[in-house]
Amino acid sequence: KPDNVRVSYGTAGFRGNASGMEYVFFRMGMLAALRSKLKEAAIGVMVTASHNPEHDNGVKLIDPQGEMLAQSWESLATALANAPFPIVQEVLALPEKIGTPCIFLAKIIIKNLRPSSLSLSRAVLDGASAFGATCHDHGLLTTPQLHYILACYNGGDIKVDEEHYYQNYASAFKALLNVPVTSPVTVDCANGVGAAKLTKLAERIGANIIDIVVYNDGQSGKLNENCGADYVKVQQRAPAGLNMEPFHRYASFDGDADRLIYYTLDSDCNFILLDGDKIAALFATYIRDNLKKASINLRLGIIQTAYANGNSTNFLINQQNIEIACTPTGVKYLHEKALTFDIGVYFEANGHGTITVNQECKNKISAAAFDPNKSAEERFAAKKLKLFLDIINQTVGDAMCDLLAVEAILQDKNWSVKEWYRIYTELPNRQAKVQVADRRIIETGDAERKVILPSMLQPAIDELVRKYPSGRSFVRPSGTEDVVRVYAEANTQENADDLAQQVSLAVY
Ligand code: G16
Repeated sequence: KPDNVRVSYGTAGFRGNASGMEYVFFRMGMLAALRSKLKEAAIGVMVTASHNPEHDNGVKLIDPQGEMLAQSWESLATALANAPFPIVQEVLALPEKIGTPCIFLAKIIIKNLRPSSLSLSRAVLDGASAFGATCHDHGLLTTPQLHYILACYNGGDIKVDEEHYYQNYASAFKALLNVPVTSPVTVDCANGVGAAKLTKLAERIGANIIDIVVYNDGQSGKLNENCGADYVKVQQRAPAGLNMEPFHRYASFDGDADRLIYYTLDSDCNFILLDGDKIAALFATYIRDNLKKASINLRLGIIQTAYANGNSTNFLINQQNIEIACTPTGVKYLHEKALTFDIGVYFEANGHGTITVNQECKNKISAAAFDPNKSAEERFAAKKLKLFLDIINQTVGDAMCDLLAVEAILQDKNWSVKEWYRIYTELPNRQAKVQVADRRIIETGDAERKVILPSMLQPAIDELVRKYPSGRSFVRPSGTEDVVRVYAEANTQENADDLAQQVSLAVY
């Protein structure tokens, strides 16, 4: 461990330039083993830096049901990662003190991807093995596949593997569709792990059901470079080299395939983005309509973050009458909030999201599909809803499952991408990144919508926002990159760009 370096468990685990990070990964192997011992269940360890450039890497722990590591353990992770070596030695001696064999219940599941992943995965395995943990290396997987496999494993299916994932979602998709999807969808896989996995899933479904064209499959381009969901969302443009046609459906994954966004061109060849907000609106209105048709009374909610476009929030609250909640950035917060609803649809604007349904509600929907006291129409809507929810990976946002869900809804509604993007018009917006000496001096509150410290920053932002019609802006330190993120929206693109620039200067 280098002196004077402090790392912290950020938005999604430890993340940064891969060189010299072995000690963090080793210690996270140790921590995973301890957590496994405590929970008496397998714990997942994911080695990935998701949307970050190829030279970065990261590590995050996954709890037994496929959920993110409990937040109460994030501070332990940070403490262990930063502890001086003698303390780590003391922790390493624990198995002897508390009696060995210590952790035979532990199963550590690893995934590799970047050039640095091999050595960093070894460091995790070494850390876990130091505690006698039994490690299962599942090799290359998307992040959501690892969450899924872990949840199945701890649910008693100890033989679960990658193939199980494909079979499950391919058959769920085929069961929901009554006719094949009529036009192809082109998917930019960010030159990441999603390319090979999506190809396998598409094979299991069959090209006669849906034609999925994989773009940026990693054969030539670099991971996340000028491509992928983050690039397309932030730059508001297509991945480099993609020749787009009006009204064709395009989608992008991020490097580890847990984010999905769609885009297309209109008839004037303007770039149209259908981001996480539009996907959430599509999912939630579809669920709400089918609940209504099936006469099932359940509490449905949508969870957004401050990045949600103002017009998406207006559309959902004022036109659709759907309950909304707002949390700080980080799927761990959105997921937790989603669980407070019978059915929770959560999405970050960047395309990271899924749907949660508790078992009791799932049973209610399944029962309604066969309820003789209901009309044929009611039963049909309930059955459709049940089959739709079967194609959702409830453990975490999953680009592949979300793609199938979007395709199924569009096909069911007989909608092209045009009808979908017209459900509401986004307010023009811009995201920017500002590099500062120490981003951690910025503290935020009110679900990151207000800056608390430094105290002069929020009044400066408020003053700038007042100058622009429909203006809104907020800033927050990133938990995955060494930058301060700036978000701005306004009545015109020019004003949104201008506001983002002015606020960036205020931050600087
Ligand atoms: C991770 C988190 C997301 C978050 C994103 C950016 O995504 O899982 O919830 O939106 O980081 O976070 P920040 O703005 O703090 O850098 P991913 O896809 O990179 O793992």
